[in-house]
Amino acid sequence: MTKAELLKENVHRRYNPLKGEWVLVSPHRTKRPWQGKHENSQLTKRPAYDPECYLCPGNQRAGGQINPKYADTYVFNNDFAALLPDNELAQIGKDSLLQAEVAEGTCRVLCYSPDHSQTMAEMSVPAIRKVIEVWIQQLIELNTKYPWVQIFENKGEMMGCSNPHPHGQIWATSYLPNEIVLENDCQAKYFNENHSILLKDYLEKEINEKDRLLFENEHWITIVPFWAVWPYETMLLPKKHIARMDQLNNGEKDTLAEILKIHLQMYDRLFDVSFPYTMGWHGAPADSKEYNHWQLHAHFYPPLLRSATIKKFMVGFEMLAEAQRDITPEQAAQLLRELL
Ligand code: H2U
Ligand code: ZN
Repeated sequence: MTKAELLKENVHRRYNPLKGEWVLVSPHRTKRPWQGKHENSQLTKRPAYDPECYLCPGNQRAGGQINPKYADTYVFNNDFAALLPDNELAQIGKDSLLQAEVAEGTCRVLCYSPDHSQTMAEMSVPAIRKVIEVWIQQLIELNTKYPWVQIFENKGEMMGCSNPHPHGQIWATSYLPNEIVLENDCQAKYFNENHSILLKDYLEKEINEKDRLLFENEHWITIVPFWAVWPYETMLLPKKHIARMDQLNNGEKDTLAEILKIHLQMYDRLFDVSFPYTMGWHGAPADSKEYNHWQLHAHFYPPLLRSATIKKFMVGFEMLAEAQRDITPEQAAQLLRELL
């Protein structure tokens, strides 16, 4: 039997070299009966303007400020920011078991469009291109002060998103957050040992094996990673070495807007629902060290498992021991490819 055939039929673990973690894969379990929660899917079409929405142009936000009548995108400081720029704390006493450290940062909200009814999947390619430009502007501006800028979007009530108006968030931090430390360390170690870039070498293997590829254009490629934890988890990567989003040229920004739209439309078709997810960008942090080992990429983490309403819960064994999935990444990729 080939490796692919063995992995398709048998329980196994897969290694995520980007984080140094394992995931348990149990393909035989997809046959088990399901008596879990059925939720109501939300397929109601929204109006282009909602007077109650705190992100629509001209409306008042919860903090009292009035949004301008913006024409395309709009960025504002989060009125309920989790991180604040000027932390009064200078130092916190050191104790090896009760450690705490000062955290500073800035949280911003980015409205993708003035149109309340749209999602990024529904926006035009030029409108998505504009969002990419704002991501890069924000990254450059915030990187002058903070080593890490997390660009992300929580979409859908299921992901805890408070408002359907198309928007994402940008959190800048005075430190490297946990996931970034993991990815940084793994990529640096690989670079030192192999003198090549982990995600570039990985992508080459994916291109050879083909089983987990979704779509590609001139500069970008989408895949279900070999080590995906969420049932329909995907990654979006540039084909050439790009460490951070501010290194993209105009052609790469154009094709990124195109592939983002194609990717999100694919997701919407999977369960005939405006697909919920958390998506976000990882690229080289901006502090003084060398970051040649970094390869820019986006992660998409959708919660849905088998319908518009049935989501995967990371509970039980996953909370206490390690992540586990039933449907294999290859099966997920095959299903998703058919929707392109
Ligand atoms: P979600 O994308 O996860 O729903 O978050 C929206 C953010 O918008 C949330 O962090 C902020 C919330 O603090 N917000 C404002 O800054 N002003 C408001 O008037 C309401 C929501
Ligand atoms: Zn709105």
